[in-house]
Amino acid sequence: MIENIDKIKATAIELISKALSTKELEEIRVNFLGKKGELTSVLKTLGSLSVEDRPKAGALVNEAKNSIEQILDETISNIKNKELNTLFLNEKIDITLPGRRGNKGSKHPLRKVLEEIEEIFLGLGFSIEEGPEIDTDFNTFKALNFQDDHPARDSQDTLYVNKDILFRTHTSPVQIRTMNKMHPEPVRIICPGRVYRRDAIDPTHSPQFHQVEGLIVDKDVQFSDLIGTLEIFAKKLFGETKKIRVRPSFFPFTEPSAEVDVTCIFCDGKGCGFCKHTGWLEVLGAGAVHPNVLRMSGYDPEIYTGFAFGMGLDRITALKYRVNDIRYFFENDIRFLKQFN
Ligand code: 2NL
Repeated sequence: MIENIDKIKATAIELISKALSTKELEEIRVNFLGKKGELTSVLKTLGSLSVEDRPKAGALVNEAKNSIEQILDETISNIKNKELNTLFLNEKIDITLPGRRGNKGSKHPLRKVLEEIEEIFLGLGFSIEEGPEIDTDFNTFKALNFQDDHPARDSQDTLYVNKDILFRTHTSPVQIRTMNKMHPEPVRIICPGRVYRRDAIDPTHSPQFHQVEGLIVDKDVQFSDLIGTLEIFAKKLFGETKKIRVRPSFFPFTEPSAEVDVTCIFCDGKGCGFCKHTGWLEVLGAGAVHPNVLRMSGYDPEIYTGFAFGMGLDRITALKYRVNDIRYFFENDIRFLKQFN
């Protein structure tokens, strides 16, 4: 029997040393120390021994039981530690690593310059008005004093939906709508937006481009207010050292009309190939609103005076960022767009 106890103990210790998981070790505990386990069965046979042998064998079984239990507990706690460590190692997060970066978009250059223009005019007391890109012949041409046979109304130049409905060729119809809504109250607005012309695409033309127009209608405003406003605008947009120059021109909707130039941004007025050695670049058209236009939109030209101006946003943006081809603005090539962060 004594030999048997030693053998059971040795087997148990060997199995424990080979076990790889806490689950296996719990099975070993049941098989050796459980109610129907091997040592328990030996304990049950103690009665068959002689009275002298019984205490010795009992002590041996207890000793084997205790040491198996102790080794089991130690091994279980070691394996539990190992299991936890692998778990921690696999789940380790290095919070010092940089995060994954998303692709950040950037503002389109036309949007950037438009926002700059809007900020300047908001600062001068203007508000911003927008309107539909498709409008009536009346709002686009008739109310702006275009004669019926004006060449701009030709279907060679303007995209018509039908006889009376067309793609706007300038944002002036928004100003007409605002005057019709506001009269006889004063107006001080800028109207940015997309406009359309039947043009072939080349470095300076596109069938779809952008305009920003401005309109002031009030009592006691004069041409010098317009020039002062445009001078402040040009200096804020192109730089404080810049000057403007005003030349006579003609538009059906203004009288008198003017072309407004700004000091050449390439040679600072000295004269270069870009400004054709004049020192000036044309950036705006402007004028006093024609009395017919005021009258048709509900303002008495004897009481109210109007001043208006218009500029091509694509051309202004091309100048500001020295882009030599406006087609870049419409191609949405990431390599171009990401330069305007
Ligand atoms: C240009 C010239 C201009 C206007 C636009 C306007 C609008 C109304 C009445 C009178 Cl409702 N005028 N707009 C006036 C003068 C010039 O634009 O070269 N644009 C790119």
